[in-house]
Amino acid sequence: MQHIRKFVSKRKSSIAKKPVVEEVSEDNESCSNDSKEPLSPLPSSSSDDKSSSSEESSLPSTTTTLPEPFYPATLQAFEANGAPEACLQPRVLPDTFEAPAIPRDQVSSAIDAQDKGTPDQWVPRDPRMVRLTGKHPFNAEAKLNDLYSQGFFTSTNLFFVRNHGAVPKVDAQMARDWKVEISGNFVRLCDNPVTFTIDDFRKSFEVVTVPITLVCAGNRRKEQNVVQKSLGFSWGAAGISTALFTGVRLADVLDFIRPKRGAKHVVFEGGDSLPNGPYGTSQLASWARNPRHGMILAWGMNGLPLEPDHGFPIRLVVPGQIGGRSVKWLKKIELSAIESQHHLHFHDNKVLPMPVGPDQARAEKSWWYDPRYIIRDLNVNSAVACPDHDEILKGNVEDMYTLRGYAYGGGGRRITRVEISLDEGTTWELAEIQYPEDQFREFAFDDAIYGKVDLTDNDQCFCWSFWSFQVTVERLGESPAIVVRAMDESLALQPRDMYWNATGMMNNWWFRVCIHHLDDGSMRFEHPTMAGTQPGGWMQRLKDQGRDPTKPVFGNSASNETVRNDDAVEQEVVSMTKPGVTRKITKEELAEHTGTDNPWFVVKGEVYDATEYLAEHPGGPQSITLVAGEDATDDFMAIHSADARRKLAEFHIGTLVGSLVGEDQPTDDSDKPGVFLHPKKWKPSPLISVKEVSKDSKIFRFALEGDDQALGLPTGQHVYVRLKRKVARSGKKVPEGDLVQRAYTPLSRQHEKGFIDMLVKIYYPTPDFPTGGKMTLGFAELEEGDAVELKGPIGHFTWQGDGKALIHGTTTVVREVGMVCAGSGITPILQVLRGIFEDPSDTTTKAWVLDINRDFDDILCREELDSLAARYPSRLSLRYSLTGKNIPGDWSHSVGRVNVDMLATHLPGPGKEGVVCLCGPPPMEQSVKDSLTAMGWHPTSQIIIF
Ligand SMILES: Nc1nc2c(c(=O)[nH]1)N[C@H]1C(S)=C(S)[C@@H](COP(=O)(O)O)O[C@H]1N2
Ligand SMILES: [Mo]
Repeated sequence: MQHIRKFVSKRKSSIAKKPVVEEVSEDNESCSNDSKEPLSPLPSSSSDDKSSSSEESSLPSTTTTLPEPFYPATLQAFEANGAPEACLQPRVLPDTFEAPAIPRDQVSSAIDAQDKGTPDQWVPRDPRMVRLTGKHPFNAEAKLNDLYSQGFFTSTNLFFVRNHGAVPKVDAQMARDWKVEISGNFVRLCDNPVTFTIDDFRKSFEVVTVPITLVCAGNRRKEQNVVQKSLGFSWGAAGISTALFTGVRLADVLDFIRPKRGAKHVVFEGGDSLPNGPYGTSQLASWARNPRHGMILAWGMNGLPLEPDHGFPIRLVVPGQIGGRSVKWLKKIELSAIESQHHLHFHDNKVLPMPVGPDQARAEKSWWYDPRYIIRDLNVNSAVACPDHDEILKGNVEDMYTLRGYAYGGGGRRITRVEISLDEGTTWELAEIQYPEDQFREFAFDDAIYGKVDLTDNDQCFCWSFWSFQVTVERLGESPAIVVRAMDESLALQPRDMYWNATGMMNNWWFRVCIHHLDDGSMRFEHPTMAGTQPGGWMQRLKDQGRDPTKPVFGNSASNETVRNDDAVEQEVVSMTKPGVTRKITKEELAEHTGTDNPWFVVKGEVYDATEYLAEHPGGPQSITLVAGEDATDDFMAIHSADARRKLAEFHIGTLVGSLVGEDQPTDDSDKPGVFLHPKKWKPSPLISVKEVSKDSKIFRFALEGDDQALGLPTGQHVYVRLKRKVARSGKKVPEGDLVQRAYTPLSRQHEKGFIDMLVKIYYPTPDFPTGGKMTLGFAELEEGDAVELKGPIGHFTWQGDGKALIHGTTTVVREVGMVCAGSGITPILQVLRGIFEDPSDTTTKAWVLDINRDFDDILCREELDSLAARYPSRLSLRYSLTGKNIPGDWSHSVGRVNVDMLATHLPGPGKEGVVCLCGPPPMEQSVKDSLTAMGWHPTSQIIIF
């Protein structure tokens, strides 16, 4: 066969030949581009070249065999146990062929430690791959930036892998003998069934090489999983890769076996053994037989034999369709009247209708057999690669930054535009698009290894394209987020909203990167998610903040409508009753359960028995016993999440007959004269003054009932504070908004009378947190004379003095107190410190304080802490750590977030007469608690979370 054509170079060869990877991979921060010159992962295509290059001279005109032994390079290298380089060089494309370069060093030669002990422990793999399903089976993607900086072709070792089970182990001899059985099934749907080895394929049909992008249908599924866990594992945006595949056309092979009427489907089966039978799927015969659909039976990938993970020795490659159709380790091709009956043909690679949730899909099998829900062609999609997640950009406002990423369509459809929005989708601008695949349309040749490389008559787009968009640092500095969407030639456009579905497939809503504007003028970029179990991403962050990650709003102008109003939503959907509970409970019965041993309480007319839950209650048992026998609706609704509301249903025992509302709350004999706090009654306390202590922290002073009245709060305990948020009514702000409630530890001292001081850090609205702190903003809205309501005390820890503490109701000897806190978490800590050091009868108790803050100026109550430490150098160890960027020059304390080292160095070791008290953001409290437990502290009796 002569398939050599004349070709005309349209490019300067010096540019095109520069290996793609080298251009960017030496620069670790391939995404940060200080230079104004766009830094492309692609050879720049310069257009106006006059020189037409020489005619093709002496290329081999016939296809020969792959180098001997025909065996994946990784395995050769691995078994030879010698210098792998010799066999790692893929066959290079002819010099005159100016195509995107194939990355070098594209195979791994070592076993990754993680594979030890698994059935795949013989498969060399790149340790940079992010594993998405634990150790085994191997499902993995590269880091998005590693993938993108590879350029158009992905090295095989960073090419994503989707294995449903163990990799079939095939050696060189088995590969030579590997047979693919091609037939019509039992009703004889073809006239010429054959069984072919790879060599037979090579000799019988024209060998072709084509660039193809494979994408798993689950690409970007992590975003769906954050919203609600789907049935699949968490792909990031790197479940996509591109290679040059070498093999024979499926259409040629099918013609050869002479299909008969009635052969409607072509079924493919792999050689892997899986619990529910081999991997298999099918194509419509009309598609499979049409060369336009470009399906090939491939044994070569990027100029080398397939790697074991990618289907060695032979696989089907279906361009433009979801990766799941490209059956690896191909054993059988069968014409059939019906579609594949393989388990995974039905139970994988479907997009079920949105209303069918994962549980329903699992329970009702019929959904999986409905042929309408199969997925074939990929849908239009795109993602941002530069900036990378957590990339920091610092620059002059006039500097240019180039945003970059990929876009792809399915079914051979071209991406016709990529649009960028810097204002969350209000306005859009056009990005540049490069189609490296098009470089293949300008040349044709025959090669000994690649066979025919000829896309000159081909107009299908089976590969990803790359978009870029230049923007000034100034504009990024004013933008809340980078949003990208692509359109394909059928005018399919990526949607704004996620189409959540039970399998979590084909996720293609706009790809959004949040921009954080840091205090020092730099920016930090935040992608939606990180692949697998890696933490990070704005979706989880929004979710943790109680916001709806499917309706992200990053800008300041965030209107409240877009923020999920938890109360409104949850009260409708969360049932707080238990099915089947019909008991009627009278007020008299309820009144018998006001004690601490089996407390009942009422929420929205329903009665709950908290007895079994007291010890588990995250807010401590006292906050429940305080409301025993009462209507706790306000308290409960004000502070509990949807999860807690759901949990409440477990303790539902009946419905109250009549109502408690409007009745006097039972008068309590514990009403102590001269003491303000009442454990069961909310009492108003008006604001007297506000004092600023730092840029966002203030001390609020509220009046008690008389100048001589004490608050009545044991050391280490807290006060419930509740207030009504203000809303605007005809120009005036009135307290008619939400009722919010939190526990606070006052700053005022035990002996101070007539007032209570509370130190509050105000969480003002920010782009990341557009609602701001619900409670703390309520404080900020208060004007002199406005009252909050107080109730208490509450808490499960009391410092009794002289080396004794009451912990969960038991008096315990405590000689060593470790304390870890952050920000305004210092307030309960400070109370305990005062309890220890202002008690003249205590001369031996020791304390260790580890106080974490962002900047030096954020350290609250620093003077008092420093002076205590100076007075009691042998009994008090005081250590600060700063997590911000502005560390004072003479700083002698720690830097960074709390870590195990800090805990080991600056706290006492676990001992019989020791406790550690924690007060800070819940994630910090949890991680410190975990570390301390690992260090030997008893999690319930020795670790106190305030
Ligand atoms: N025999 C077999 N073929 C298979 C699979 C498999 O588990 N077994 N996984 C499929 C899926 S879901 C995808 S996305 C692609 C992934 O191909 P890759 O691992 O070479 O990237 O292979 C497909 N072919
Ligand atoms: Mo897949």
